[in-house]
Amino acid sequence: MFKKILIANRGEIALRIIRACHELGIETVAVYSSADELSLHVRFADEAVCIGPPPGSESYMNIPSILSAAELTNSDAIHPGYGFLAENPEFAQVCTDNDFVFIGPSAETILSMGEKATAKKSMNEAGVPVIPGSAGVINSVGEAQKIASEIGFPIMLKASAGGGGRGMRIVKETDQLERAFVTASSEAKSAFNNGDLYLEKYVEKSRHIEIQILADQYSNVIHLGERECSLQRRHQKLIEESPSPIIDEKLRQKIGSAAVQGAASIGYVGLGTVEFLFDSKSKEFYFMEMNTRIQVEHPVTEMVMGNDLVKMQIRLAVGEEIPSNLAQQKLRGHAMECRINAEDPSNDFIPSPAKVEEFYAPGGNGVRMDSHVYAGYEISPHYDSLIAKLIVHSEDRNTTINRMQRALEETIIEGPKTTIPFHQAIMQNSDFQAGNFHTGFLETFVYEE
Ligand code: MV4
Repeated sequence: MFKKILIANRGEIALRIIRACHELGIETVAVYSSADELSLHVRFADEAVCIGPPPGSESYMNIPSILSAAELTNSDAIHPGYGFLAENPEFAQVCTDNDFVFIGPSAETILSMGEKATAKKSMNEAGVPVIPGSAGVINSVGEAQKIASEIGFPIMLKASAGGGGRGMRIVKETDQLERAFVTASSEAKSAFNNGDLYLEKYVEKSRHIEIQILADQYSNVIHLGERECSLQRRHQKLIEESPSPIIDEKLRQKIGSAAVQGAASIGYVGLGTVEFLFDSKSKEFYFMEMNTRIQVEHPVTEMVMGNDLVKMQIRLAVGEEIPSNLAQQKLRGHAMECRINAEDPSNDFIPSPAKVEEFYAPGGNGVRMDSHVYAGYEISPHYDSLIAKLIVHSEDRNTTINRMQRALEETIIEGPKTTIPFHQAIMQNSDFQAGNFHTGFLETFVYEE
């Protein structure tokens, strides 16, 4: 086992990783920007190194500074968390080249899954269902026109270097295709320094279903069921749950097997998530993207599967085998996560960074709160607005929704505006309660204070 892990991240996920390390008897090194000196990840880690000024680009994404900190503290491994450098293949490679274990898959794997058109092609070749469309990157408007006329409109143009909803365009008819192609490509070029686009049939009223997978160095690959992530606003997930209210055991095994098969085909090692688009009408599912990091919403899987995914991720990085009982684990009950952001839901979710004057985390049976916030903590405008994840678990979905309402009710966060009242409104919505929603649900959900 590693003796010491450096956590190249901040906020709740840095704390989450520190907790896993300490339970495993591993020493921890926090890195922090000058804005985060008073953060709990700095306080809870065994050692802490300041790596730069507040902007993430100069601190949490500053590769030379992070490597110097790892060197200085004699760390064995580096955990990147999510965001920042978590899916940066150069960072993974530089860690390895400097004899630090990167806790994640190889740089090569990160790179191949980061190019979305390539990832889709690999999965198609592995027999994983993909959305009908171009076989890879499209090279000209003419080619796009030809494919679009074959599969029919509406279609979607997606940036190969994008992902997570960045650099996408719906095209409804042939007249709009040329313009959309040119502008989407130039936007992708300036945003990602790569103008490559691919094309696919637009699936209406879809749901976002993702499968948690684990793979060890001995060719064992397993899945731990799905997470339902359709409740997003502008591609930011707000509520996630496991299991999905629309997936039965048979479908779960079918999608899970597809994810396992896809990961195995590329020699994946580590923890990962395979995202699928689920067509509510036809009940077909299609590969969308693969994420090579630990995800924000991982706790809902932990609650229903009764395991610790961050510990598993560390064990896989050390080279341990997946324990044989893990794949046999039965799904237990229902878990849901509400992302509490310092944002104003009645004012277009504008960020509300402020000093937290009062803070009380809810508790009781089946309630978990992952947060780095405390009374007196100053929320910095430099980073994302996630301040807490409220995760609730019970025997079934209705009881979980009821328990979530109770937990939201007793959460006290004074100072910033938060998404708590928005979550309370969703919990009371009858379509949400019936499990009747799709990825467009929150865009049309009317919220009034
Ligand atoms: C789609 C789609 C419909 N048809 N692709 C958004 C995130 C990125 N991973 C892909 N996304 C979508 N791709 C086809 N062919 C609809 C979306 C989409 C979406 C997907 C998941 C969750 C929320 C979403 C919100 C809007 C659009």
